Amino acid sequence: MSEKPAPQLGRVLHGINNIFTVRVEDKSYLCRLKGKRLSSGDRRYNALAPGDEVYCELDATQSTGMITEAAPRRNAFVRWNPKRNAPQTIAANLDLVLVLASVDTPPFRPRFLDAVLVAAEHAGISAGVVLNKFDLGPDEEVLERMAVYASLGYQVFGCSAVAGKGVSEILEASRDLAVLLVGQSGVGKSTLLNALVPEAEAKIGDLSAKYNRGRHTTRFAAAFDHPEAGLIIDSPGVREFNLQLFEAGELSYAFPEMREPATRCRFSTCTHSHEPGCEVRAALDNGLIHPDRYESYLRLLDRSCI
Ligand SMILES: Nc1nc2c(ncn2[C@@H]2O[C@H](COP(=O)(O)OP(=O)(O)OP(=O)(O)O)[C@@H](O)[C@H]2O)c(=O)[nH]1
Ligand SMILES: [Mg+2]
Ligand SMILES: [Zn+2]
Repeated sequence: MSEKPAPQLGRVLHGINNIFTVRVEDKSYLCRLKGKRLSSGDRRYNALAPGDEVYCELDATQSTGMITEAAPRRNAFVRWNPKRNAPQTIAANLDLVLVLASVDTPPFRPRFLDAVLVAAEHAGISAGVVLNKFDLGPDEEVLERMAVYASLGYQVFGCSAVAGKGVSEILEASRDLAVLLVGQSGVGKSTLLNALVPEAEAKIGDLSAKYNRGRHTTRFAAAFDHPEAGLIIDSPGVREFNLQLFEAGELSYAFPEMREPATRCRFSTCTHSHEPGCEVRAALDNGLIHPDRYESYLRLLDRSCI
């Protein structure tokens, strides 16, 4: 009897109906799970996400394979899926999460951005903000918000994905990294993906004239690799970005500007909302924390904390 070849390590690009496209070296294979449940070191809700590393038994002649095991994740970017009432891993093993917003159509929504940044901080993944549709002319208020993000240490980009302007800076910052694009429907994630990786040929949606927002064109998260850009992962737009349940302390820790003052509050259980002797609110009063970021914190505290 001939010996079975040893399973090879590959990377999940995407999966639909439990069929996964896995990249092993420079070839793609259509793979399914061997057995009903996948063995992995950590317990997880959805079996695999783009960016996951897996071991596969491959059939090179047919470009197919069986996934025998999932490798441990370095990190995972997770949102709360309100429809399924469960956490959902959008992508794994990331180096950078880029949250996209548009100057207009759909209108700029800082709450969405802040929720995504909190999720990235919580997962321990670097994050950046991309303001797309620059051709529509950003107003002062939006530019001020971008300056706040930059002052907090987030990478900030302005681009027009349709015109290809500002895209080379994003490509440069993505070099050799695994990068996830997140944002509301219609902000231009797939358009940006196509500008970064022309081979991706991702479908681009219309904007609804009535609601001034996107039409949920991208249906599932998918990774595309590019010799220069590393791995770029496009994801479906969601109307609201919901967080997993957090403890209040974890939430303020995910706001870099609150981290240090929060250690000086009078009460160790301070939620920085109403308590006396709160140093976070003192920092807010002294102009060290932007009021709009504090507003995002309060909304998330109300919605996502136990
Ligand atoms: N004016 C302008 N329009 C843009 C730009 N980038 C994308 N668009 C348009 O915005 C619309 C939505 O673009 P998509 O790339 O499909 O948006 P998406 O974020 O992938 O949306 P979902 O897949 O639904 O989440 C399309 O009509 C694009 O042509 C830009 O830089 N400027
Ligand atoms: Mg899309
Ligand atoms: Zn406090």
